[in-house]
Amino acid sequence: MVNAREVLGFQMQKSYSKLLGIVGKPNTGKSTFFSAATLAPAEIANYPFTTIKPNRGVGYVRTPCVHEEFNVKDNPGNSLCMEGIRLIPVEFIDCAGLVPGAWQGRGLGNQFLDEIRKADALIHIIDASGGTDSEGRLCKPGEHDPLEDVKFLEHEITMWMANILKRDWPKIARTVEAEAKDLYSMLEERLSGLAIRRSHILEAERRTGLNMSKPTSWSEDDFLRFVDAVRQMAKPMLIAANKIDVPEAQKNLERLKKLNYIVAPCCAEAELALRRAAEKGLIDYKPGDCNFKINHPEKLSEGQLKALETIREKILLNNGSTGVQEAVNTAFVKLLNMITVYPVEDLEHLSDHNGRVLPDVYLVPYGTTARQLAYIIHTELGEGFIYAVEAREKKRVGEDYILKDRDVLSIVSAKKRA
Ligand SMILES: Nc1nc2c(ncn2[C@@H]2O[C@H](COP(=O)(O)OP(=O)(O)OP(=O)(O)O)[C@@H](O)[C@H]2O)c(=O)[nH]1
Ligand SMILES: [Mg+2]
Repeated sequence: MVNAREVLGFQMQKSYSKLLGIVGKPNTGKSTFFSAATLAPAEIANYPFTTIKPNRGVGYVRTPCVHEEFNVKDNPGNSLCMEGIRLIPVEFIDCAGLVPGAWQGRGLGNQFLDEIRKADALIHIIDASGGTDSEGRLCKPGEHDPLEDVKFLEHEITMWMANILKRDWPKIARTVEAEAKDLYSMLEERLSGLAIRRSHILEAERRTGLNMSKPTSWSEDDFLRFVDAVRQMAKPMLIAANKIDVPEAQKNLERLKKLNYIVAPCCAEAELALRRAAEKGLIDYKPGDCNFKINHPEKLSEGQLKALETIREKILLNNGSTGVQEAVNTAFVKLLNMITVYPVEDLEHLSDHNGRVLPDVYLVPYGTTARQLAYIIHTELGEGFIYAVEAREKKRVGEDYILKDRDVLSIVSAKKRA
């Protein structure tokens, strides 16, 4: 039998181009969210690739598959298709809880901050019930204001970045003004290990209006404003308002929605319970579904049945889903502007050279061109790119064609993979 790890392993490496960090103070439900999001659907649960390292895992972006529209039966390779839903593997990191002062090394501060270096986007898990204080200790629900947690996390990450830069800042500023090098390149070099790119630096310049050729004239406040803007660009963040099953969460949820963030209400505990039940075949449930079907009521205790019905009534019917999958999808679609594209070789059968129908789906940033996609698939395909054919209209497109979400595309190249 084919091992899913072997089949998916190579391909999945490539869809891991983005890393999602699960962050927040202690005890908000980060690990619960992470476990739920990375628990493999039943079909592949036996394969041991959900955990890369203890706190690294593979979760999924959920999208309606194109196979129904094209009226074909698919045979996915780099992803899964369950009843018309494509699940595309993406990588997560569950970060250690962060406490105030972490940037100065308090708590597990340094460890946490080191973990988010490579993250491309962050899901900030907030205890919306206000039942944990600023250090994550339990308190009465409603007692702590979760809005404070948003400010605190922003501050910690900004100060951490500022601290990394601060040591070299006077030297960087002087070098720029001696016209030896431009500030963009210096910052790009210094911050590359933090997944910070030139585009982030350029946008921070635009937002702050600071003079990039006179950095010695920046005040301490200017410097922090700049770093804060870089943070917002390089580590875009959404709020997962967790523990919405606790009644006190409702009021806070409305208040959180007034902040300048995308807010995804969720109940990580419910998602974990549903995925575990689905893994055992007790219920039919796909990550992100708005409902579930109980398969074997006789195998469930009265308590389990009651718990499942409570999740259905209190969470799924009220919120539309548990919110966990929604948060993950939103991170990819709205924070990272990713779209899905399906490359095929044989346009008539929508298959690859092995006859697999709609084998792969790639998550790429909006703005990716046909040729860039070819390069993402493999270098030779990009180098030898001649043209591509878009499957819906059967239209030929050139290298500069900007891919649309759900495009199915066949790339014609002068070079084949060696
Ligand atoms: N009511 C409720 N409790 C939850 C939910 N999600 C998590 N919890 C509980 O919150 C507590 C902390 O959960 P964890 O997932 O360990 O939290 P964490 O943020 O990873 O904590 P640290 O690793 O210590 O930073 C546990 O008791 C969970 O059962 C939820 O959706 N609702
Ligand atoms: Mg944890």
